[in-house]
Amino acid sequence: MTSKKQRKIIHIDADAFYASVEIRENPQLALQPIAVGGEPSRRGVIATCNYIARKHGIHSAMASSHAIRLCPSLIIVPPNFKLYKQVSAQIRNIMLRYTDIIEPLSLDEAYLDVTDAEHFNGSATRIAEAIREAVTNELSIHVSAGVAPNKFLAKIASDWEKPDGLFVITPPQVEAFVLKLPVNKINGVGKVTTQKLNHLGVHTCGDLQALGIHTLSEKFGKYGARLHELSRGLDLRPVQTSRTRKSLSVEHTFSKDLYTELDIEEKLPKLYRELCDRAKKLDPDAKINKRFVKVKFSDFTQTTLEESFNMTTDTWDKPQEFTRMLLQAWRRSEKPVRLLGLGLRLLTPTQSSNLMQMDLFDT
Ligand code: TTP
Repeated sequence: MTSKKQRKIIHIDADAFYASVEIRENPQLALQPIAVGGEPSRRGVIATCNYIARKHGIHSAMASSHAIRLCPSLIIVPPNFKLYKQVSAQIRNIMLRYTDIIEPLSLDEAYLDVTDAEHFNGSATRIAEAIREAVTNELSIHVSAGVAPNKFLAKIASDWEKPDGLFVITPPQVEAFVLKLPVNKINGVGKVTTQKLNHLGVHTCGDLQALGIHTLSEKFGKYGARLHELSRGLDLRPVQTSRTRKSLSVEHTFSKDLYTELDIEEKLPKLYRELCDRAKKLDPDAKINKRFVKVKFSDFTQTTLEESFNMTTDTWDKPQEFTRMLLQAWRRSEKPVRLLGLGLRLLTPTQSSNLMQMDLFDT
């Protein structure tokens, strides 16, 4: 693919995924408020809920006990991850009918690059419709889809007409679309950044564009330049399959800054679990050779730390190593922390085959 070619990206996201699968298994639940999650009496939390339950104010990550108070008739079903994984694989098989350039983001969400797909005369919109139709007909759940020239816009588009929706942003529509797009729709712009931007009189991507790259870089460091790009609807990130992937990472922006080593250590288990979940989806022959961490401070400066490990004698999955690295990175300036990230670097297929050849010579 030449870099000048206009790309066609689809973002697929299942609607109320776990809950929809449970309703499929037990259709009597369809007209009732239902959630998937842990028991209220055991300090459980809600993983997700159907749209009827959402009308009562229930949402993911809420304590189940609170959810029951909001909606006493709520039915809470325990999760069945094995089943969700099966359905996820079935969705993937449907997507594979159109392209193998697929980047899964979680069990129910993926980007597809259909720039060179030949189906339907190359119409990304019709491919997205066909995927949606096949998922509904064959798996009895719904997915929403977004079609756009890049990942940033495709993800926003899939959310635009949710549930059971399709929204397309064609290249000529990008300019007008982003002008009115609220800044909090930008992935990574959470409550704190939105407030900070609102104080600067910025509410839409159009306002962000007007602010200009210099002011943005002054206020947000490197992230300022990224914000400027996104505000114009530009995003060059490729859809990364596990074959082309060079790294994998997870990060969390916190609603309250972290101030102490203990605060940071407490955030590690959840991040680490997410990293493990993402790593499980890699190709079985993917070779991980480095760990890295990222710390972003409240003034938007950031620092990263990366370390190789000996792949023949060691493995990447040591939470204590990530903790040590995070603290080491934090100690470089000891300022309040707004974001922590953990990541892994992978050897590309060529690098790993070179490595295998070196192994042969060594023996
Ligand atoms: P999402 O795609 O965030 O949400 P969803 O599919 O339930 O609903 P929708 O996209 O229509 O708004 O998450 C996908 C699945 O991941 C979700 O069904 C349950 C799980 N999940 C959790 O377990 N905990 C969470 O905090 C979130 C956000 C999701």
